[in-house]
Amino acid sequence: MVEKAASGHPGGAMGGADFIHILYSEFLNFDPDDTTWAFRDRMFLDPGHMSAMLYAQLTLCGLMSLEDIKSFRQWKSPTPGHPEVDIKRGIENTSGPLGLGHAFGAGAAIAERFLVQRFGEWMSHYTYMYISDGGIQEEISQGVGRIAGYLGLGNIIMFYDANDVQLSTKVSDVTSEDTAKKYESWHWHVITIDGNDENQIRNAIKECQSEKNRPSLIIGRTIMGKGAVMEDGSSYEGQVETHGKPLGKSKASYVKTIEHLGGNPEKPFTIFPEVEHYYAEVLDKKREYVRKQKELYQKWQANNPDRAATLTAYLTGVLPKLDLSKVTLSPNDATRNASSKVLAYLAEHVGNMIVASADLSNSDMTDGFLKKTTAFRKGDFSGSFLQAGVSELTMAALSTGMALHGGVIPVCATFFAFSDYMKPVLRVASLMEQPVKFIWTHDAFRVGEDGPTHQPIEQEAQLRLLEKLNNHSGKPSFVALRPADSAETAKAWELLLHTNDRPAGLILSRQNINDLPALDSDRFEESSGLYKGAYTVYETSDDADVILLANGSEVSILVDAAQIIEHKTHYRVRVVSVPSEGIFRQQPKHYQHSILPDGIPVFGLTAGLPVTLEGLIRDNGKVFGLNHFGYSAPYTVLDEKFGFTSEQVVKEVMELINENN
Ligand SMILES: Cc1ncc(C[n+]2csc(CCOP(=O)(O)OP(=O)(O)O)c2C)c(N)n1
Ligand SMILES: [Mg+2]
Repeated sequence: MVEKAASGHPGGAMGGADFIHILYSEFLNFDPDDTTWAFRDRMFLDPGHMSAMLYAQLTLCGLMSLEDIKSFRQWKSPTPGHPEVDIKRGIENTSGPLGLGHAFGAGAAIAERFLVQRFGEWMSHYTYMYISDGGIQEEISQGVGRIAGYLGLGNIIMFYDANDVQLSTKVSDVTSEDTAKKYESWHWHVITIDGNDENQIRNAIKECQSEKNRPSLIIGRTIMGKGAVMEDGSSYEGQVETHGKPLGKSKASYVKTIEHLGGNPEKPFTIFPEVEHYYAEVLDKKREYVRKQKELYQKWQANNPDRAATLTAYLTGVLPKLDLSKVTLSPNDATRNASSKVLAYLAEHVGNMIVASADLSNSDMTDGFLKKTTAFRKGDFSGSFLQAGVSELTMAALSTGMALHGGVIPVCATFFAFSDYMKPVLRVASLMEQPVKFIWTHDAFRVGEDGPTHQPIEQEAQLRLLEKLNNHSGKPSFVALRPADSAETAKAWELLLHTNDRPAGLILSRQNINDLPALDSDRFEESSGLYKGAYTVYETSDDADVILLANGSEVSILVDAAQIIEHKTHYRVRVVSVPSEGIFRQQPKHYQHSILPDGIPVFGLTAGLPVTLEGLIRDNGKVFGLNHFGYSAPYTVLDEKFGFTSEQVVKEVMELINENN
């Protein structure tokens, strides 16, 4: 594969093949005829560069074809350089950025325990993870190791391909840690084996399967580039060079290596008849196992019709009837508090929502949800809350893994400034089109006294870049909503709940925000405009002279400014709330023009970088934003100093009107 593509990573794949073959042929339960079967074992690959190993294995299992692997790494082939989630072909996750794959696996394992506790052990399955030296070194493994150990996730069996070689050095050149002790200290069950010895692999997996209360780590001492030889037949195993170079381009001999391994270099894409026969038997055994499991499921369904209907709804993503207009919101509240009230309602109405917070639940206000449930504890998943501890990246990845597992609705929260710690997951969750829900509070410099480290400035612009980046289904890969008041926050939650084809997030305020006046009579109803990304929240005439636009807490400043301008001058003002430019850009052109008609100057106000709104402003408009880090001071002082007052906005807008006259 690697040789034909003239690029790729042969060494790790060759060393890990023994484990992966034993796992797939003797242990991993899946339905060869329906890879979407909800109760299958999961296998999460962490080192995506070992894709050739996975693709070869899936080909043996009949889930990929020889044609597929002949087109390894080619345009639109199902065998990209690093695997991309493809459940139909048995690929549970996208991998490539090291560390994420095993974290997704741990998230899936949590989702499994959550569902099993509600519906019974009959539906339990194992979650296998495959990690390499790179993933073990990535910081995220600290979070995964700690949380999986703390929760006693006995359904996890992780194989560590310890081949002592990484991309540019030997492992011993960068670490002297005792990995076994590290995981043991997190309360993992750890065994070390020869990872190329099939009996040791077999026995290790069996031993781990019987360990119910702790996650298991099998440290497999493997040989990088196992079987690689040079032209003269001498070994070329254990070489850094085989990490990312086709053998033919390294000091090894491709032809001699294939011959040495018992293959025919003339016909490299061949499955030997005895192997084909063996795997046909393997797959038949799996079919038989699955048939029995499906019978069990049917029996359970017949005996438990109500719970079965609930489980089906969970697995198919059908929400119960919800009416967020029933949530009692307080007047002029912070949007994080409005979100908290919605979460309390959801805790009572949505049985499969799992909310996580990275040690901020009483500040990001996810405790609205927590107060109605309990946090997960070792072996106890009866509650629906994950106290992730201070680990934003891990938490985001666990939530994404829960989404990949299916059957649950993952939500996770932290301060907006610390969304930076989640960025690698946001990107891959967007690429994988997973409906994870993110809550980010403390959305602007108005966090005040905590100072510039806690005051997000550029974060919204970063997030909006993902709105501009299409996923492989051709849609904006992320939905980011910054609601303007409590009513719009409840609406934003409604949209979030219905966004099941990609990740989405809410950006919420710490400080109180004045409720926007209803244009007509019902502000909650009117905030449905959020579904179009941008909509008019204030106007006294449909013939505006100037349009003011913003999102979040800046909108209410604009409404105040608009009223002052209309009071003092003959100019008519429209105020537009833009919770999501990305969604607005998806609307028909005539709608976009109806909100922002040509010719009328537009003034944008943002507590972020001006670029956050510049895409909505034409030559005759301007954006007032921040182009510097914040400072530590009470937020009312910062409002004055930075010019985020209605008086300052009036001044800016009058200047704009005069420039245009
Ligand atoms: C987050 C991240 N950083 C860096 C890389 C680039 N990279 C790919 S593989 C690798 C290390 C490979 O070592 P190991 O995981 O032991 O794989 P092996 O060489 O044994 O195949 C690195 C640094 C990456 N894929 N992801
Ligand atoms: Mg390695």
